[in-house]
Amino acid sequence: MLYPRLNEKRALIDLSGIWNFRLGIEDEPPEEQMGAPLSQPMSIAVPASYNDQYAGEAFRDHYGWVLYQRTVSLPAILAGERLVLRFGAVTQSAKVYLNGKLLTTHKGGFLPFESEVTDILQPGDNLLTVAVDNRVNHSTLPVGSEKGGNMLSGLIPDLPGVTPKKQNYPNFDFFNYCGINRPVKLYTTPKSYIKDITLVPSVQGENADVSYCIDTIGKGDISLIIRDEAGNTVATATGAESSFVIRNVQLWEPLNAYLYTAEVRFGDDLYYEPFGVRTVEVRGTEFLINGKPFYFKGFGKHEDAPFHGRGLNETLNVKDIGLIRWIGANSFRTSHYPYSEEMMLLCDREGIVVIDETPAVGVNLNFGAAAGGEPKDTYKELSVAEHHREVIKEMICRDKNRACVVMWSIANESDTTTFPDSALEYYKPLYDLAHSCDPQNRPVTLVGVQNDFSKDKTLPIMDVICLNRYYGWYVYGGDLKAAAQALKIELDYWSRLGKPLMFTEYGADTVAGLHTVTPSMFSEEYQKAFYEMTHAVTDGYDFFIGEQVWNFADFATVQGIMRVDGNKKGIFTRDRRPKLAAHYFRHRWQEIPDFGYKNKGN
Ligand code: GCB
Repeated sequence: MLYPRLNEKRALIDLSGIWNFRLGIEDEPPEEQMGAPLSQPMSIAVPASYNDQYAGEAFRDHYGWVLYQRTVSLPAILAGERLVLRFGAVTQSAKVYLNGKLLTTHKGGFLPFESEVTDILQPGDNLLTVAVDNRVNHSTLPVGSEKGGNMLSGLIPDLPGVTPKKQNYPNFDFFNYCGINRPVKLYTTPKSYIKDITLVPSVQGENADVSYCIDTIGKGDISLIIRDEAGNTVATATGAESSFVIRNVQLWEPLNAYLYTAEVRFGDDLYYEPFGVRTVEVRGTEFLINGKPFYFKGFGKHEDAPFHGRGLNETLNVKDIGLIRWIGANSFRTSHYPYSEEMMLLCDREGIVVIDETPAVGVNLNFGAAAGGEPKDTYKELSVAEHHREVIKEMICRDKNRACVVMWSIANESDTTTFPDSALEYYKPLYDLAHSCDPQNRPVTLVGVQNDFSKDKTLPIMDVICLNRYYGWYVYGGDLKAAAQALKIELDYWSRLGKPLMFTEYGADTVAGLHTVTPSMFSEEYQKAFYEMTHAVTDGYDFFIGEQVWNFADFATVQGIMRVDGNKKGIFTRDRRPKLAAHYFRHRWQEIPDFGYKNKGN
């Protein structure tokens, strides 16, 4: 799906701003009300999560539906154009009504959707109503617990005479920020238009051979002009499916991005698609970018900020990329959902390497409040398989041309060991699907939870073994010597597999400003000692190809006894101040090259 862009042939109207808003109830609002202006509406900013925009539990802990509304009028100069209404992301699911009629529905809170409205928008004002449901349960991704109790709180007791409030029970460790989280845009195309563009670069010596496919609707001739960053034409092509050569290609490199632009014309339509040329390959125990062994230095992140919640915050995105460079990192994972298209485009420009993750988090009924009693076969109890396929397809379709994306993560911390055969049966087809959807055939992974790894049949089939490990925190917390021993035992185990392995999470909750002479849990000194211990072990393994710390910054979670004002494993605080460990990492990572750190024979 193409990102909406303004150009000589396409108009673009951003519908961001203050919308009318009303908190709804658990049940879906009746369809016949969708054509009427909201009575006594509140003001709400779009894009942003609604939860933190007003005080009170009614907002923060809202459960069920809310309504967003505004009028949209079509400038007469756009008459005759094809019109499309596009949502960057509405969390968790949406029903969109135009002038009271259902236009479209979308399940899943982190990927874009759009609808043609050419014959539906009337001259003058049109009433746009978006009903948004924030409920998470056994059929959504991320997964919500259905028994009551979130993953941090334990089960809610069921006592006669007590009526616990109706709320979401996220089976995941981040606040369920909801609403119209990404921009809403109206854009035009000519009647015959470019629907999608796929670019697949490969490198032959000094040159790039780029095969492409232009998906169009209607009639017209297709032509491409490829320009370099200075605007010089470096290649041309014609036809819907072919290839072109860029001579003396300038490669997209980590932290040293170079982007070409494909100027695609079809009949009267035009689209400029930026793209980088780089190769990605897993060979033996190495992860190669442009043929060189890459070492991941970076973070698991969140889209999370005061006031905006999970809403698009481009200032914060720029700030975070700046801090990633400051600290000497080169990469992050979009834990635990696909991030905004704006962030992905920024990473393409800035040369930040990204592991792109689906919203499949919490696919595990044997931890947190979901756990207890007999072990459950997660894959028999949840009904997420079809939706999981959809989010893999939608994410890869959206991000397939992004040079920054070097690997797909199809899920975070699923249960792969309680019923190992069920897990394999569930994930093998999804692994194959991700490969078959990606024209660039990037590596595919599933991020593994701390578990009895010797039982796991699913992680070993992945292209890269990605582990979230908390030796020295949840396991052997406060005993870093034992933690180091346990970590070594596990890495010895995985080293026999002959695949590259990296940490996609490891970390310790740390209260900024809490200092102890003798490192103890929650202090800044302990966080640093935790990382020193881990690196003393991981640096000894050649097949260990990356360290992504949990987390870039402190972030909001649901309330629970394990969290004081959110998750505090950030290397930066929520307002982006460095903890002690930030300086430690800055020192360490500036010494570790992006390429060749674990070169064999060192
Ligand atoms: C994990 C999860 C992450 C949590 C983290 C923690 O394994 O993947 O979402 O926030 O642990 O801090 O417990």
